[in-house]
Amino acid sequence: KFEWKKYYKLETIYKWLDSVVKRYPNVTSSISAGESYQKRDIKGVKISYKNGNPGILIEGGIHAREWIAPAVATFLLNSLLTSDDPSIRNIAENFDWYIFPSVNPDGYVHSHTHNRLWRKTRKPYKNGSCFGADPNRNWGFHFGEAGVSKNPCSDIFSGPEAFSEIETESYSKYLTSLKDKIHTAISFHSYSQLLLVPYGHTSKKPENFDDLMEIGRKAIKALAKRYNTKYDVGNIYDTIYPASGASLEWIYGVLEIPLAFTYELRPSSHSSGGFELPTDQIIPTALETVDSIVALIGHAKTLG
Ligand code: 0X9
Ligand code: ZN
Repeated sequence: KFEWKKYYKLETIYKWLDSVVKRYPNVTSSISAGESYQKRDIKGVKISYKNGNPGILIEGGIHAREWIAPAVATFLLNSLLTSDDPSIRNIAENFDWYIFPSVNPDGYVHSHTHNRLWRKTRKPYKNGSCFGADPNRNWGFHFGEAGVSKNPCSDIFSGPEAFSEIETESYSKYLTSLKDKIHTAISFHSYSQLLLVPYGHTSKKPENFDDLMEIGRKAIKALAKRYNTKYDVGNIYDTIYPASGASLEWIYGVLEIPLAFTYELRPSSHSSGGFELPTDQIIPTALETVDSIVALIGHAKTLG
């Protein structure tokens, strides 16, 4: 049984995604953003209740150790299909959803089998003495400019060049094929309890910054309602740290998807668990995040 009371292995998540598509054949389909270095599928599910809906991308697990991210992405997928809540039905049925819970599958498996705190991909560098690039530093928008390392042993290794990792290369191609279909992209990370908007390479504000902030503030207000969980909202560069080459910024800057949000989910700090968020917080985290997405999407409709 898949019930969000623990963190699941990749294989369990992927089997569950297949079972969802079998159970809801009229409104879901299996999608793929390519293959990983170790030949695992980058598997997703598309939800579409009717033709002509605008699309929303949900990305989870680009960082392997942030286990709450795939958990929240799958919980959201389940809510969109099974919830009776009218506000959830409304966003489920009036948008197409492209949901990829684990876009770094090799890293996620490695974080289960070898090293709980693994972050990157698993391609060998330096003759196999170090592994992986940071898939959230590897994209071709201001690649290598800020908050990256050129050392392959670093956790923030950008890779030798943009899209050096097969995961980001093939996933970016898939996203290019969605360019005119989506207007909102959301990525789940952990931890810090932040809702982040572009940019990460500069403190300069993008053109629709005020809209992004207004939507973001509504979203964190809705998130806080259920359990009083406190989030901050702001641009990446000033709110968390300078960082360039992230997926959502390429989606925003190159694909020109106007609404791009990155959640740094629970907990707030290292001392409350860091990447190892206790399992009894999976469902509360997911519920409050779905609340905030209802608000975010509802509001994005009026501005986007
Ligand atoms: O460093 C990162 O990639 C993210 N923080 S994390 O602790 N989850 O690693 C921040 C990413 C900022 N988001 C974007 N640049 N879109
Ligand atoms: Zn992350």
